[in-house]
Amino acid sequence: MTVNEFTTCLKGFDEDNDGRMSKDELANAIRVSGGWFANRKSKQGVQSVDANGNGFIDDSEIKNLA
Ligand SMILES: [Ca+2]
Ligand SMILES: [Ca+2]
Repeated sequence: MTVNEFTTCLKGFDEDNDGRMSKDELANAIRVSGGWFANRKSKQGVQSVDANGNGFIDDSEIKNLA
């Protein structure tokens, strides 16, 4: 799975449909998707991926997951 494919996949987990991925939504996506990077990033990794600390994972920050 490429980063772009993963980003598209994440959009499906935008549970409140606000167009942004919150930390909770990302954590949920990781839990459901399992394999792709669950073994690379812990919950603490999810926290650190929010580089600007606004509580949402922007597209540019998603790329940092790869
Ligand atoms: Ca959302
Ligand atoms: Ca952010």
